[in-house]
Amino acid sequence: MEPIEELTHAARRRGFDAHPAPARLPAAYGRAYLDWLEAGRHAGMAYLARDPHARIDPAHRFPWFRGALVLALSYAYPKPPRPAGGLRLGRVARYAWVRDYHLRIEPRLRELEALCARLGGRCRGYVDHGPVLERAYAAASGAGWIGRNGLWLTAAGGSYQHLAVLLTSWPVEPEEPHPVRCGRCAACVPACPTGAIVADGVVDARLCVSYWTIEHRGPVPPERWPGIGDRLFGCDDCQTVCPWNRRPSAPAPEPDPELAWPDLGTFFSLSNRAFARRYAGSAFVRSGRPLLARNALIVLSNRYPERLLALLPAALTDPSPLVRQTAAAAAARAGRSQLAQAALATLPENASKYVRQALKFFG
Ligand code: B12
Ligand code: SF4
Ligand code: SF4
Repeated sequence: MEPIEELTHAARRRGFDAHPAPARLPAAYGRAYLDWLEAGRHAGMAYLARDPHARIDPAHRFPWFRGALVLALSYAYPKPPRPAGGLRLGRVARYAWVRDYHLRIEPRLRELEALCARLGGRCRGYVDHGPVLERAYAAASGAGWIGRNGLWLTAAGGSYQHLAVLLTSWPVEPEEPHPVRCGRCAACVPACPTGAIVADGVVDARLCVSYWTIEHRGPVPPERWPGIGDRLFGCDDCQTVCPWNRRPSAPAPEPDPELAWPDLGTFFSLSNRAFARRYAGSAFVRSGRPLLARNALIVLSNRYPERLLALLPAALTDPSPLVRQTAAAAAARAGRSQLAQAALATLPENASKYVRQALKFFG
């Protein structure tokens, strides 16, 4: 058996769908990436603009790179029922209902890299954070296409699939390009709550709820609050409406109701360390308690103002300035501007500036 075939089988045994893709991406993908950066659509994710040419062509960094294996892992599991008790309000993106996918995928990539070495080649596996355009490689494999919502999807598996890419020193033979099967459907475009799908396959992160609720680490500008609605962590709206996501269902792992329906109260009652213990191994821990508390305040402010008022005293005295300044902004929005004014004394200068902006915006 050829080494690349052996690798493909090994990846499948580890639960992935494995699709070979060429090392050189079609030039249009590289241009699409540079245009996206040029337009500032990467928002505050400065790392994406660092050395974009190495990202477009990983052979810059890995001269031995000859062919890729795109690894897809489905996360189309059903939502578990809401547990009783607690303040279980706010939607969590599907991928976060189970153990963090980076923690699940990375050990498998290390095993595949070790197998490559035993087979006499070289490999480097990345999931999400590496300098690799994962969707572009997935599209170049010919196994699926990029939908209008920007997600890579297949006819059999829909778009609830994580991607990882194994760069290898062996040339591969990819399939023919897959036709784009969105057809006349454009359901994802109006389903996006914030108009973030600005062209076919192009998402402007500056407008995307997923960016503001997961990637953005500071306070969320007041003008972004309404679009977030009840989305606590990430957003799936452009996927839930997609007809290709109706059928697929992933078997394991079992989604954890405490992750799909977290008790917002825990974000305010637990210390950072206790939070990390309670949600150990989840995507929440990667973001940290203050970020989840920040998002919870925005969701409550948007949808459940009476519940917000009950949490405000704890939030306004939170050890994290991010939580205190968001709580002060939420107080301003709830018409409690005296509470917001009082909070100014507890905040550093830049955080006070944010609260004054919020007072003006919501006032
Ligand atoms: C930055 C990032 C984000 C940003 C920006 C999203 C975006 N659309 O670019 C934010 C924070 C908003 C985000 C959100 C989400 N993300 Co994200 N994200 C990434 C990351 C790290 C880089 C993506 C990137 O480079 N974007 C820049 C754009 C220009 O590139 P691109 O979208 O990959 O598009 C390429 C091709 O599709 C093609 N292309 C696109 N448009 C066009 C147009 C033309 C004309 C042509 C020719 C080509 C072309 O060329 C592009 C460049 O090569 C990747 C992991 C990785 N390393 O690739 C995960 C990744 C794309 N994200 C993923 C997921 C799951 C999500 C969310 C669903 C999470 C959630 N539930 O909240 C949302 C979905 C938002 C959406 N509709 O895209 C998955 C997608 C899996 C899949 N099946 O597609 C990835 C692959 C992570 C993973 N390993 O699983 N994400
Ligand atoms: S993830 Fe949400 S906000 Fe982002 S493009 Fe999709 S629907 Fe729009
Ligand atoms: S909702 Fe429709 S247009 Fe959007 S990705 Fe799915 S099939 Fe394509």
